[in-house]
Amino acid sequence: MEEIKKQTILSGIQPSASSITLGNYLGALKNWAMLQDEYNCIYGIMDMHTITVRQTPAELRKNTVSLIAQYISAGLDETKNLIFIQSHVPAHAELAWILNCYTQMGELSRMTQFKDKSAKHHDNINAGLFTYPVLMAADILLYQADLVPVGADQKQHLEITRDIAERFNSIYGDVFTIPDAYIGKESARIMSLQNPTAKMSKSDPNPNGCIYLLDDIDTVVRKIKRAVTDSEACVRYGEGKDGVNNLLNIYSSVTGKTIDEAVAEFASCGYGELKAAVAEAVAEELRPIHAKYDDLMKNKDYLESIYKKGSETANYISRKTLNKVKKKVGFVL
Ligand code: ATP
Ligand code: LTN
Repeated sequence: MEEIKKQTILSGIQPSASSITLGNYLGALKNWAMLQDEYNCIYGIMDMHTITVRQTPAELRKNTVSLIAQYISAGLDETKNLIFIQSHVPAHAELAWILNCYTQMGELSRMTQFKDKSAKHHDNINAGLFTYPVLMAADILLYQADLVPVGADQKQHLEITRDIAERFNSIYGDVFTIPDAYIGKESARIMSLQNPTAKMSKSDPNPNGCIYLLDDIDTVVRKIKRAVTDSEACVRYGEGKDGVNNLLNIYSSVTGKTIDEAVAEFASCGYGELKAAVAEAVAEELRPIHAKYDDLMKNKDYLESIYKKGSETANYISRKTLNKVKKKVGFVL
């Protein structure tokens, strides 16, 4: 019997902080780990995207290697997933340049992330920030990805990727696979513990709102105990109860229980008990991750062997697409 070819999944996170957040973990990495048997999975450490915002070089280097260890300790089996560093694969920059010439200024200026980031970094509105989605399109199209698991914030970038790919294909024939967004079953959106109407984000200036994957357990417990709730003192899920909803979402994502089950479990509890239970559940989830992370970070040679091998394979795959593109546009090969 002919084997059915596995679909290809590609995604990535920027090494823009020393630790990813519980939001990145529950919204992205934990789901990625569940795909590794069913799909051909490729995950980049997107360091070229990171320099669209000014970085300290030594820290970027450290954060890049640490992010590989975070990927693996959060559940990505390095033998089943291709893990690579974006800047180790020159095809990304090369294809991004070519695709820049097939992308309109108008469509880039509609990107909400560009508008948000230029407002936040008004002293450094660089061209890379503007063409960020074109590099992201190159990341995806080079590997002929079928599916791209991303959160809601990245959907617009996936739409523009599809538009660029369709435009290119309509001129030159079937060069690129048109990728679809992959929205996991549990697409939890984790909010800031201090401002539960805003997304929990790596670059949140208030560290108390954000649980980092690598926060020590005492810090995690303290942050959850201080989480903003409301004055109703009743554990239920509903409108206007953003803080409590967020705690229930975290609990549900971590334990695998449904929201209804979680609400039933805490029906007769006060917020103190709810927070203690959420803190314990998160602590239990993070302990084995910390242990694995500490082990991996002790073995830098092993981490290096993973990203070297990963980048080699990524170079091989991406070259094939890039050569096809170069031929199509008329470059002498
Ligand atoms: P930054 O603060 O540097 O912009 P971020 O924390 O918002 O970063 P990204 O690196 O942009 O995170 O996102 C990595 C992945 O994690 C994406 O797929 C994104 O959708 C997902 N993600 C980020 N924050 C959350 C969140 N609070 N809840 C669920 N998923 C999230
Ligand atoms: N823009 C994404 C990171 C990213 C990415 C990608 C995600 C860069 N290239 C390709 C999926 C596919 C972010 O900020 N979350």
